[in-house]
Amino acid sequence: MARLDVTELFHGISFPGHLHTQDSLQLALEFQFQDSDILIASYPKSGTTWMQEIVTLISSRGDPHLSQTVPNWSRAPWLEQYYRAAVLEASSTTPRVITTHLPHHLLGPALQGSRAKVIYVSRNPKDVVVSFYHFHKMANFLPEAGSFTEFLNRFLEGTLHFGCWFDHIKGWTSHFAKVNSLLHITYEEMSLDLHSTIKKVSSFLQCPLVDDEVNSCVKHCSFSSMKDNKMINYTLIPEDIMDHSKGSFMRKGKIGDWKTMFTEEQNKYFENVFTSKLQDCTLEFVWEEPDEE
Ligand code: PPS
Repeated sequence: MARLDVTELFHGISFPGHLHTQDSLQLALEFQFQDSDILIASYPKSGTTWMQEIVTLISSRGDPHLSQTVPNWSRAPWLEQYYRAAVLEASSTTPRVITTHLPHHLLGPALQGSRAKVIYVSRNPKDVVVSFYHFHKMANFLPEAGSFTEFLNRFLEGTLHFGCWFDHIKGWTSHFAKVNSLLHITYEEMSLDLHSTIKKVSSFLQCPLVDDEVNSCVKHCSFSSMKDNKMINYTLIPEDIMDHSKGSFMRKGKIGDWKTMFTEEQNKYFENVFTSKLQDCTLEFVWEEPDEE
């Protein structure tokens, strides 16, 4: 499937026609979750791949074999992408690990009544928009990025592919209290204390690890290990789909990279929109490495 120039509009949200069809999106909403499923939910560029890796390594008790031999989209397929059914059917692994970028208002009904374990991964939105901007330049299945100012406006309006970041985080986090098995992990938490985050995730997954196993997970999901792992760094994807000469998927892996892109004016505009859209939100965000504050 190429369909690089196709956009699928589904419930008012644009999705790349590459890997997404109306059918595959609709089937996601009708998905029958099993209680043993692990669902990783995120807005793009929030640390999805990192969490896929953490979950794989925890399930393998720190043994990197699976993560070094099977691509992340096969061991944790995206629910809404067209190949998902075939991947899950071909796999006998339990628990099933499934990934989604869908917002809660679309997927919530399918999850209702299920005891699937949901890990919601979020990242400070200034770093999300910068990472997404660079990704648009290399991913030929996404629209032209345009200038950073234009891109930022589209992000703040909620008109980029995969929808509105504000709706995404509000939707998933405001349902935490109502959904039993939901764990919220931030990119910044992973970045600042990977060891503790892995322990937290392993305990949530009821897969406690001994110290050596945790240390092995930490080692294999560090930025440098993942950058060199072909099963995660997307270098297996052909150039016409992802142009690796225009950037790398594992780009910088830092907190606060937005500072290299945002002008003062853009930052002010961002802060205004952010404050008005997240008025009642109690979430706290880490915007920079602590020693830079
Ligand atoms: S996607 O396309 O939605 O699946 O992208 P996603 O995986 O959510 O986000 C990609 C960004 O996560 C960074 N990343 C990491 N940072 C630090 N350490 C590790 N191990 C790691 N793994 C992935 C990746 O570099 C992208 O961020 P940027 O800021 O672009 O570098």
